[in-house]
Amino acid sequence: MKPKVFITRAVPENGIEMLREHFEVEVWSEEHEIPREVLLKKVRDVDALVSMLSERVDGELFDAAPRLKIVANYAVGYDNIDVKEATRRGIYVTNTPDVLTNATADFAWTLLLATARRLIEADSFTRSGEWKRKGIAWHPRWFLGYDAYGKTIGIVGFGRIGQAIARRAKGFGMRILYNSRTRKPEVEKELGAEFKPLDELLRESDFVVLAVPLTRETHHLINEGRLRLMKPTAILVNIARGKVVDTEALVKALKEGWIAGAGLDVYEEEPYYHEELFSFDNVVLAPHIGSATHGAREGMAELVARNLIAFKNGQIPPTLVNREVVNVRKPG
Ligand code: 8YV
Repeated sequence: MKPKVFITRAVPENGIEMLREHFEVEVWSEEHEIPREVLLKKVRDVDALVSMLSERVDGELFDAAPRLKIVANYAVGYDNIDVKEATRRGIYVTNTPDVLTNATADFAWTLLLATARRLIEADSFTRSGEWKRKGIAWHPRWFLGYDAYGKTIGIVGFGRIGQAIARRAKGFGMRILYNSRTRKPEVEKELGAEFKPLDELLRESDFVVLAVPLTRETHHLINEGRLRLMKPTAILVNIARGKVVDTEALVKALKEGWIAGAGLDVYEEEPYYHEELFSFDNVVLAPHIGSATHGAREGMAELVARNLIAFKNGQIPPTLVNREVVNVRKPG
């Protein structure tokens, strides 16, 4: 008998096909998220679970899944999973690093440039017929934005994605500042990036891009005090997690002009985010699509499958998050 895996969303078919060779696969294929009580029932007899950021994978779920041995999160972040509890119970946890790095870094830049150059406002001006109604071809003061080339970018969180954002900044002739838990001397040399304490980075940057994981330390890292440090001409970009920013404070900052704009892909509550953000022309909003390219999402599906198959074959999964779990239970 093949072991059972439950996949909580219809991830790309390539990963599902790989899994079918080794597992009995069930996929939640509805568009809406799986209700919690249904999920708790579905996991009753599964050996493996493929989870999404929108699901809490915690003690309650583990209690409901006595056979569960591995959780493969379809995301690089795993703040939805109680990893400590999983490890205690001998449950392996994997994520999907690398395969989405470039897509997410590209999207940080998409938000940065779209906000700086007011692309969404310009698009709706053109598309709505407003341009035609004005009856003039152009005006020297229309849609003035901010230069990116040659400016200073401050990247908060300098892991794979933060560094990929910095690599792109090099092509824009930018001064690159970064803040992270540990210094990265090799990348400093490669990219000419300068490590800065967070407050200094915020004071000096024209673009502040958040690329940190959500942890107790990064929750509301960007609060009122820190937003007040930013230049009034600076733009904040968040492709990390909504809870890294205090949204109330951000709304205040935008209302009172402490910063020039924001490009956001993530929110404190998804999808029920602050509608107050809708009222600002200088804010570009996306529905958490940083990794949404065909290539990245297929890469994630493949990596999820590779992790589960390796585990089933008694090997350490390639992108295991909780390495200590091997002391509690051997793979397989
Ligand atoms: C998710 C993300 O992959 O990987 C992450 O941590 O935030 C996203 O790219 C996506 O929302 C699917 O869960």
